Amino acid sequence: MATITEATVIVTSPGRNFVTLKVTTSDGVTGLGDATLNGRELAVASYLRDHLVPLLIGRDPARIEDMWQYLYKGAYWRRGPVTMTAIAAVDTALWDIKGKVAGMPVYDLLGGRARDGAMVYGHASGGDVPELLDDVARFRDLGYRAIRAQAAVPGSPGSYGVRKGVVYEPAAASLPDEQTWSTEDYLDFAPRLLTAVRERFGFDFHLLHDVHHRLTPTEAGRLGRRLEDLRLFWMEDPTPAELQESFRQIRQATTTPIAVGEVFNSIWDCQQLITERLIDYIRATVVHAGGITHLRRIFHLAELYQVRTGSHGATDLSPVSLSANVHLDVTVPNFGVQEYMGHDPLAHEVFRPTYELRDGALYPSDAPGLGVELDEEAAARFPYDPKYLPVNRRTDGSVHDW
Ligand code: KDG
Ligand code: MG
Repeated sequence: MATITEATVIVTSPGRNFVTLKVTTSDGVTGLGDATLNGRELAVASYLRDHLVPLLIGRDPARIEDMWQYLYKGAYWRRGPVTMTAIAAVDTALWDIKGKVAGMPVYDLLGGRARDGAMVYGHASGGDVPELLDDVARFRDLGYRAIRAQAAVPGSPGSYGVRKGVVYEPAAASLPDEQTWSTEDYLDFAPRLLTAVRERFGFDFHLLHDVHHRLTPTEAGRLGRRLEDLRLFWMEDPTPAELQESFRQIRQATTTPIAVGEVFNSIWDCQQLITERLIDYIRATVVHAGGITHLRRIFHLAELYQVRTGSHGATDLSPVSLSANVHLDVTVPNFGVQEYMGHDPLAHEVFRPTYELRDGALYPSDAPGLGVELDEEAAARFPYDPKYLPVNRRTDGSVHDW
């Protein structure tokens, strides 16, 4: 029996911060797992280095489910983004190893492909509506079949989702950027923005929009109703999701499909949302929801209730994590869409993924495991660079959801 002989945590910042776990076995096989938690990276790095790595040494890397249960139940303190991201990293690395040992891509270990590629949505954005429309045109020319549209809300500098560089990157500065939020301005602007997109480009592509947790259920229901004729693919994160039953009110108010889950870290965060069919898409990911093992469980539960998948895939999810998600995406019957923001080219000096973007879809390669290499020498050239996500303040100065 092979055993785990080494596990190292690699913190690197090629354009942005990433935390990666590398597990090595006595047969010399290595596996990678993403452990990046945006703005709280070192908490997960420490959880891994100080608490999980000592538990891994000498254990059988083939026993993935047992390892998951051991780390989850063995912690006593269950769930939470730090714990579940750390468990995810171990789980992902073990699937990578299992694939390499078997000589199979991870999707084959998961039962094989139900589709060749995973349709992705791209992120169109602009400082105003004309700029956003130009960006939507660009994504259409690139062959995207699903496009998310965000633009700066007039009067709210630093609006969510507006790209400044090559890719959208909200984490910045050594202290959180404090932004201004007006629900009234947003509710006035969002329908005008999305109507302009449909008026210019019609309906032959999927249109998505992210509310980013900022409305009350009443406001979200009203917005969803106003957007119905625009036939959105989804309205994302309409309200903070700690209170799962609040989605019932949105559901009753509108037929605009609802997506939620990028901040979820376990099946318990979405059990009621799924089993009461309060949402249409579950957006949990491999990296923050306990790895391939746990996300697969969430997706299978969702399948029973006709809820489809739409995993988070922002820049802070590393190519390791994105690859793991795409391997799972292509196997599940209830796949919906995969978010794909892409990465700063610097990230690819460290991470060498083998998935391919073609015709608006990501195709995993048939390389054994997850098909991603990490260049440790390159990683060492990009030291950790502390950054925070922004904080939102209402016009009266009080803190709002970001
Ligand atoms: O780290 C936070 C980002 O990943 C998040 O703000 C991006 O909402 C997001 C999305 O839908 O990609
Ligand atoms: Mg989002």
